[in-house]
Amino acid sequence: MKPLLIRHLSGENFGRFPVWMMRQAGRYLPEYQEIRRNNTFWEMVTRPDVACKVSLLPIHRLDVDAVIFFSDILTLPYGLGIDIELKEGIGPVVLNPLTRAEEFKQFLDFDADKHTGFVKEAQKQVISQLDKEKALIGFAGAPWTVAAYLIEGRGNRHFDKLKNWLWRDPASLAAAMSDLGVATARYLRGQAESGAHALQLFDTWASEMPVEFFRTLYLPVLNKIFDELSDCRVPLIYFAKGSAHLMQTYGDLRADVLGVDSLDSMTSVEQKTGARFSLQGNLDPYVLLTDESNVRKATRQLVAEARKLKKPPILNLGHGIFKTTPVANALAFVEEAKQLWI
Ligand code: 1CP
Repeated sequence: MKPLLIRHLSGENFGRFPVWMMRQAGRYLPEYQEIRRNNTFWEMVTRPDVACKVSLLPIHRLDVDAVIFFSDILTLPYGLGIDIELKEGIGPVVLNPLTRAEEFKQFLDFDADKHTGFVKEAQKQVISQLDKEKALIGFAGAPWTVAAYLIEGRGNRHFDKLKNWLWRDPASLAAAMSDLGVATARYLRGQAESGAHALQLFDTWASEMPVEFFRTLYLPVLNKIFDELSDCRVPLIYFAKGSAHLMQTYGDLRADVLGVDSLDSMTSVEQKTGARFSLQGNLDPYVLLTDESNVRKATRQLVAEARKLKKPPILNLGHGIFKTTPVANALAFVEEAKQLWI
């Protein structure tokens, strides 16, 4: 028997909507904080027993329908040997940012077993401990967003180096992303081999991408990744935050599921994309910072909207859960999302 989330996406589920939360394995959980006190972030990521344990925390606490594997979008470059430190209050910092397309050639040497074997090992451990009804979602950062960190050196939300490159020489930037895409496809394939039931690409900084760059140069990079993975026979999820301006060009995007952020609505995304994709979303994570009754009310509204969509969606947040979220509010979201039936 396949997990609920997978049956759901193949149209074999007539019960409740599956639910999980982006960043559900993170810092709002006291169990996470406790493990983190005794380990650096990269120790947690590279030790299979620890990564497995952290991935499973939300299953025990919240009984969500899927595990998002605990790792990071920068694990791939880290595994390849690029110096990346996690700095408190900033996030990942790339010590020697990349500046030229030639430097991205190193991604062509990426080998999932050799460079990120710890991910495969941890995922095998997750699968061996996971209830058969639950799905394991593997993931990677999408080339645009990972390149943004590698070029800027950090998620500084300013993007002057990235945009400078983009407007000077868009073709060479796309070539750099294409090399990164080759490694990304190998990395995700490795995760499917270890048992991941679905694969998600995170494109957090899609909000910064001009539509013409997306349409002419980036869409082929994304589609090459999706095409490379098509024989893995797992659903491919594309989450591009702030991407409403890009959706007019999604006609040819070969993902199966679109993650929807909280600024848009699933109804409008369905209209914009002609119901070609299953959707995943999109309660605003800020709602979880209010109170439990408000969380329940907002979740009921989300479910009411979900019932009207042509393809029943996966319920989720529109972006990652905040570290200050009360666990009780996260639990209220999951419970309410589950109690209501199609
Ligand atoms: O303990 C700590 O301080 C580490 C905090 C942390 C955690 C828990 C980081 C550093 N990464 C993660 C895990 C993580 N990151 C997961 C695993 C699943 C889970 O926790 O449930 C996933 C899927 C990510 C993905 C990720 N990392 C994204 C894309 C999704 C998103 O939220 O937009 C991004 C942009 C990152 C970069 C990153 N890594 C860590 C931080 C604090 C950040 C954000 C930095 C910034 O704002 O620029």
